[in-house]
Amino acid sequence: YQMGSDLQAALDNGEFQLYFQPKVGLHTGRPTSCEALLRWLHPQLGFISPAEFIPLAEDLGLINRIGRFVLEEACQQIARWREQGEEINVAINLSARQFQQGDIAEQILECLKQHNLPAHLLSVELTESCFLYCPEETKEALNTLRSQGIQVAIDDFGTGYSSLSYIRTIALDILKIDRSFLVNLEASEVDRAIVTSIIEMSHVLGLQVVAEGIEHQSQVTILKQMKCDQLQGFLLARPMPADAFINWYKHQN
Ligand code: G
Ligand code: G
Ligand code: NA
Ligand code: MN
Repeated sequence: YQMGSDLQAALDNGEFQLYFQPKVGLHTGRPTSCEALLRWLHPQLGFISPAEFIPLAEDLGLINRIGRFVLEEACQQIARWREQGEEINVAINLSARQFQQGDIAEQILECLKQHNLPAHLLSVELTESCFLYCPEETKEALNTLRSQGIQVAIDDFGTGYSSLSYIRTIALDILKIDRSFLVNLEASEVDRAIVTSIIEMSHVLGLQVVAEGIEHQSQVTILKQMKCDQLQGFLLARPMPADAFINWYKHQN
């Protein structure tokens, strides 16, 4: 089946939609922000995971168009919520190809300006692969974004093949510990040692820590003892369409 040619048309046909999943403060229990996650509703195949179509979009040279769509939709959504009196920080995911392009920071700043939004309402999430594939472009873009007040998070931390040295030289705000280190937290002493170390290192560096993929209360209990800062996962809430998200959000406070 040729999913690739469908991907070309999907943008024009309005088949992409953003879902939103909250991040919650571990001590307050309150939502702090949310992550925008792209969904493709294919007319024949139903929902297709971004884990499938993002790599395809990268191969086909479509990731920059998709990335612009995500940025625009996220900013529109932040603006709509703001009009309703809710200031909610939204994090978008960026792929290495978007940094490679060289003008991602300018695109983001321009979009915020067009929607008259303060920079603190947008965050970006990137994986360590960006430091492997295009370190110079990534560093420059992150410096620009951070200097303007946009928060920067490293996603899937601990699973990349890049060296850790970027963490000394690049100013960041948030580390998101990959789900794979958290799934066996209760049973695995090794995983607990790894997670404890990541949290301690992050705090020395002045970074907030988000634990991803939290599904069980036992994980919450352990992460609280470890002084983790924020949680994200199905236990708290699944990714939701914008209307469901804001409804959930308003019932949290
Ligand atoms: O939401 P889900 O678990 O299906 O996401 C699967 C993968 O796709 C995750 O690695 C997630 O970061 C990535 N992803 C989701 N939305 C986007 C997006 O808008 N842009 C990019 N580059 N990746 C995304
Ligand atoms: O790579 P990234 O962290 O952006 O990927 C987020 C992905 O993880 C999204 O596709 C989202 O749907 C998924 N996700 C979010 N919370 C959970 C969870 O508690 N369990 C599992 N298995 N997946 C989750
Ligand atoms: Na992410
Ligand atoms: Mn992740």
